[in-house]
Amino acid sequence: MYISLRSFMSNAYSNKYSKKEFSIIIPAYNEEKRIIERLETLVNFFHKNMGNPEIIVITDGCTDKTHFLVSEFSKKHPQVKLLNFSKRLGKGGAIIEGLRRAEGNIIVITDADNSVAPAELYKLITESKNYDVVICSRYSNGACLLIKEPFNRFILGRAFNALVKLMFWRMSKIYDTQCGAKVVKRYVISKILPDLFITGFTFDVNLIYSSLRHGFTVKEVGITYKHIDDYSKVSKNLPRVALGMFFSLVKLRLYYSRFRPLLYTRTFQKLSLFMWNATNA
Ligand SMILES: Nc1nc2c(ncn2[C@@H]2O[C@H](COP(=O)(O)OP(=O)(O)O)[C@@H](O)[C@H]2O)c(=O)[nH]1
Ligand SMILES: [Mg+2]
Repeated sequence: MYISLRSFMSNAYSNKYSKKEFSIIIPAYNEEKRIIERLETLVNFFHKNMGNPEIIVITDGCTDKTHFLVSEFSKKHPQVKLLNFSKRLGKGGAIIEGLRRAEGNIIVITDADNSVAPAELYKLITESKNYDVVICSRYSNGACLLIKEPFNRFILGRAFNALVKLMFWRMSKIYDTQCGAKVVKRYVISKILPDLFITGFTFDVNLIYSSLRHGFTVKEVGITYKHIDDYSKVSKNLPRVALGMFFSLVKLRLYYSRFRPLLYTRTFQKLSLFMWNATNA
C-alpha cells in the first residue's frame, strides 16, 4: 500500500510548488475534548501508510485549551503545526487560512473529531488520482452509517441539500456537501482561493461550487461514517447555525450572479456582520 501510493504520488502529483506530497488541514474550535485523539489517530495511520504528511490545525478564538494542547502535541510530532488566531474566524475562515499555508500537492480537509476515520481519508486520497476534488458522502453508493445523526439534524441536512440543488444547478448531482472530509489538489486551490469567502459551515458549498465553476471535476464518494454529537458545534446551536448557513447560501448565490456588487454595499456588509454575530455566539 505504502509503495504503490507513494509511487503514484510522485508520478502524478509532483509539481513545481513543493516537494511535499500531502497536507492535512483541521479547523478546530473549542475542541480540547476531541483534538488530541484525532491527531493521534491521524499521526499513527499516516506515519505507517504515507510517511508523515504535515498536519495543520487552525484554532481561532478558542475559550478552552485546544491551542495549548495542540502546541504541546506538536513538540513531540513536528509534522503537526498550529495556526492560532485570537479572533473567531469560523470553520470556513480557519480552513481558508490553512489552505493559504498548506504546502502539499494534495490537501485533505477534515474535522477535529473522528467521524471520518483515517482509512476513509485514504480512500478519498486514492480516488483523487482521477479527480480534482473528492468529497466524502453519507448518502452515495457505498456509504455506511455506523452512527446516524439525530433526526432533527437529518431533516435539516436534507432540506439544506435540496436548497443547494435548487439554488445552484451545477450541484444537482451532489448529495452531501457537509460530510467531514474533502480532498483538493493544490492547483485547484491556487485557482479558486480568491472565490473562497464563506467563513462559516457553508464553506463546503463554496469550495465545491467554486471548483465546479472553474471546470474542475468533483467526485462524491460514499464512506463509512460515525456521527459524533458530543461537543458538536452544529448540534449545540442548531437553529442559529441553520439560519447562518442559509444566509451564507444567499451570499454565495449573489456572488455568482450579476448582483454581486450588492455584497459590497455598506448595508449588506452590516447585515452580514449582524448575521455572523447572531449565529456564531
Ligand atoms: N477553527 C474553527 N473550527 C471550527 C469553527 N466552528 C466549527 N469548527 C470545526 O469544524 C469541524 C466540524 O464541526 P462539528 O461541530 O464537529 O460539526 P458536525 O460534525 O457537523 O457536528 C470541527 O473540527 C470544528 O472544530 C470555528 O469557528 N473555527
Ligand atoms: Mg463533527
